[in-house]
Amino acid sequence: MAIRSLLPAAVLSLAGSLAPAWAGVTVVVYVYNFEFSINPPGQPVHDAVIRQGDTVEWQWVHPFHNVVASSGQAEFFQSPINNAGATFTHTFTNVGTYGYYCSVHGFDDGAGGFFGMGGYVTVLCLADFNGDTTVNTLDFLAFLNAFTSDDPRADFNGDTVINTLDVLAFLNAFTTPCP
Ligand SMILES: [Ca+2]
Ligand SMILES: [Ca+2]
Ligand SMILES: [Cu+2]
Repeated sequence: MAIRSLLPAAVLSLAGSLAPAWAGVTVVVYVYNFEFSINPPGQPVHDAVIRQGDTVEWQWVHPFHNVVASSGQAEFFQSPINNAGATFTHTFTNVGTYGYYCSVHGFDDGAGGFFGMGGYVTVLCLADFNGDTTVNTLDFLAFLNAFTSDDPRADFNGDTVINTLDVLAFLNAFTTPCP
């Protein structure tokens, strides 16, 4: 009997230890011409949309640019003026949209945005699976849909395998309030 009453706690504890928090991925943003883009030169220019705990790695295709976060935001980052081939990283822990600019070819607008050469990083709550900036049952349904259709995005814990650990990881995120 004692074993039986202990089992649920043991199982829950095991599930918790097997479902680690999102380790984060690295998303590349290319720096070229007067653009910041997740696509390399010659393709459409798009800002990065990431999740809490992810890292943006800016890669300099062209020289004489830098990356400076616009003032007054929850995240701050600033790179040197770099040469081609350089990289700069920042890991985002706060949900929100963050403006940044190149201080050689743009400037801070003082309100989380910029003039001239700049871009945005949008950081979504971990459980905001459909990326609409709200966490609700639609995200749960979207995750289940991805899970049952073997969508790579269902690899929620980022270990390259889609299994029940991803369901546990998603549920952990879903039940954790998003800051
Ligand atoms: Ca959502
Ligand atoms: Ca996985
Ligand atoms: Cu620049």
